[in-house]
Amino acid sequence: MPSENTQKTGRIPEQGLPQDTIIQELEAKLRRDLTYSSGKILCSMCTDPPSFAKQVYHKRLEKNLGDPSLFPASAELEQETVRMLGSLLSNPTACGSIVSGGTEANIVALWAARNLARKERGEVVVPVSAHYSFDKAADLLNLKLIKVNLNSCYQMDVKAAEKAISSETVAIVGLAGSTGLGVVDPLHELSEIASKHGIYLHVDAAFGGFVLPFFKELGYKPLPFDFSLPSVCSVTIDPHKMGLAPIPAGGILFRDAAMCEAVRMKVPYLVGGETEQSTLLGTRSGASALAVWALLKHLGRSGYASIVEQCLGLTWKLVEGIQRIDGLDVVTKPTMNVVGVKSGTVDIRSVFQELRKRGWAVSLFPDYLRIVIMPHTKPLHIKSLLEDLQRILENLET
Ligand code: 0PR
Repeated sequence: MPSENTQKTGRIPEQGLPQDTIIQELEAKLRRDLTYSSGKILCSMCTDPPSFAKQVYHKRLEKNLGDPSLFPASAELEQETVRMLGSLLSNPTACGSIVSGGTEANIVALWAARNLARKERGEVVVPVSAHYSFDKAADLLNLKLIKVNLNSCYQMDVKAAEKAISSETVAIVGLAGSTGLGVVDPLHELSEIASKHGIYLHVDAAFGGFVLPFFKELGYKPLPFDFSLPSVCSVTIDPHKMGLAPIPAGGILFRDAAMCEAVRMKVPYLVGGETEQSTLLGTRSGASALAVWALLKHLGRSGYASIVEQCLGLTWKLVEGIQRIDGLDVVTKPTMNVVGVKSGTVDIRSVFQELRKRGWAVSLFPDYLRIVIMPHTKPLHIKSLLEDLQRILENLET
């Protein structure tokens, strides 16, 4: 078959192949990928987007937000999307962009903080639990991360954070949903420290940004994490995580235009005359921003609230089930739909391997497994996972 030859040589075929042949080959090859609908993906902060969002996305693939003068309507809708996200984060006049994901959002935030501090280098105080995108940002931006330990609740130790501040500090970072355990740092206290020392405060709510705003209406204790805290300068909030949007869709929001301007670049030669960019990418997906716009309007606050309610309800079921299995426990009571699972009796890596053999995909952190309950996870998946965990523990312990 000609397509097999091209696979071996890695060359583009001389003569184009029929679409059917290619689609057949593609489908056969993609069979090895895991699917969200199988329920086996418990390690991911992304999910299968609702078909409405996919529809909007795939119809608008040609839109390029890197050239807003060609696509002024799309650019305006991106800004409307940013304002909708701003209103979710207690600041409807927030400025910012729909970017490629949490990594780009965190890079842009530290880029702005460094420029606002008028420094070419500097230090950033982050909890040790911060996502590795901050290491990338620091490397790119000539910044040094000062990593602060956690308290007994796995939150950033506020006293240690204050001690870590120096004349070189350009920003403090707090987490609203840590990657490993979904923990929210004591952001109220961090905000006070940031204000006392006059330092930029960035909140990484890449995951929690679409969870925490619904706590109050769902009857949970609200945790302050957003622009309602006076010192918060920027927030990362990712539509392609709990916002259910198609990948790539991240969000970087600044408190006001002056902060956003710190990373603004003028592009003088495009058809619209002088245009501006405040993102890392130049050419970037308009389809992503339009899909987020459509999804926010379609699901509405109540749609998102009931998705969060479903994920949290299943999370508590999982926790109860884990605690009933001898030898397993949760690392800490979850704040949101991210659960750390540890064992006092068996090596957690063996549990990970046994789960993998049974097709389950969970994440392996140094001392625990991470399970993320996303909207694609259903009650029967949790039931079947718990049954497998029970069997695995019985076998490993004998
Ligand atoms: N901030 C936080 C708190 C994160 O957890 C992540 C990624 C990021 C920033 C970076 O976001 P992007 O990956 O969008 O740039 N959190 C997930 C993680 O590392 C990303 C992920 C998603 C990993 C799906 C695997 C997967 O299947 O676990």
